Amino acid sequence: MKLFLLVLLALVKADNTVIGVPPSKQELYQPTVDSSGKKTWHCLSDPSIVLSYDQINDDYCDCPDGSDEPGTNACPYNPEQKFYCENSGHIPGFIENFKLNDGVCDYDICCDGSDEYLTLKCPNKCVEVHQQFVKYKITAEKDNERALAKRLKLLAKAQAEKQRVMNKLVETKAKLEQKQEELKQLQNEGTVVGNGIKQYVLGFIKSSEPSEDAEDENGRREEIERLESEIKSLQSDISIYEENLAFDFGKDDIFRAVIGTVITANLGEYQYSLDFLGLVSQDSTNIGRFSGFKNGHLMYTGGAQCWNGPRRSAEVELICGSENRLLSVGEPEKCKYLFRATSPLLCEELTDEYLMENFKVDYSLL
Ligand code: MAN
Repeated sequence: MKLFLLVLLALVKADNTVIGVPPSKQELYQPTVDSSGKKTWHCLSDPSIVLSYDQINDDYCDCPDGSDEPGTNACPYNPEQKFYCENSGHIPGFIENFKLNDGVCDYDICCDGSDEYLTLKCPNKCVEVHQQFVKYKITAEKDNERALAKRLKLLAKAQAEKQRVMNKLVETKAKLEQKQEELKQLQNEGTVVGNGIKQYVLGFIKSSEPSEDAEDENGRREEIERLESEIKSLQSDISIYEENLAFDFGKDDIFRAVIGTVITANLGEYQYSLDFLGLVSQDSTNIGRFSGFKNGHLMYTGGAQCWNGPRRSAEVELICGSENRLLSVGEPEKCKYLFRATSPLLCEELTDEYLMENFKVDYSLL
């Protein structure tokens, strides 16, 4: 088997094309030729490790990053290092090296069967796979367009909501200024009274009606108190609006559109309810309140204490879909819940990578 591998790889390398390496990286695999005609090459991650050119794909791992074995499974698994399948007529794929020559046709990734270049168990099925892919792509794009249209509506709603808060802030600030001015004036009148001038004048005028003077003063005091409390409440409103505007509602503020939106689902033995920016619960148990985003996930913390464990917390991974819907929940660690939910909120244009990742070949049709 090994001899066959060496022969095969030597054939592949006749034009210095290295098996398992995409065309964009072939230039990294060009040999250095010295004056005696000897071909050498160095590990990509460590140029101080110089190898004879034949050591590439010789089924022995020489480089710490595995770069000398792009076409074999000789090196330890490295997610950065995958085998390139050309898939002519379809979309190129990259497959984990441990799946090479394992006798399994991984047509989802390598429709050309090139991952089984030694077992030769997998004839090229790229024509059939591509037909399936085109069908899948049309449906996926239609679904995505529907979801994107919904996202646009949510975006408009989110922006309107932001504008509403911004307007409120401007309005409230203007009102505050006006009330502060009114208060200042009233207090100034009070200063005159304090200086005794007005008191004298009032006393003189009011000598026939002494109670009216006291009434005026009481009224003025009440008015000051009323204004002061109004100012306090306006200042508190302003802080709320400012906090709201500084809050992270996600990219384009899109999550403003789901303030107060709650979705529920019966999953396993419990009914779960998710208020996007509020509480998540499991039946009547609080499993966390929204505390922000982490790696694109929504995080909820500070839920009910878990017996002999931490306070409950949750994480929600949103997948693009035209409806807000809870799909699944798991408890990877005790009282730490991981939800998957669909929503139009984070939908984007589909990329070939996304389509390739999510496309499943129907092997029964091959
Ligand atoms: C309840 C639920 C479970 C959790 C246990 C912990 O049964 O909240 O999800 O694992 O409590 O005791």
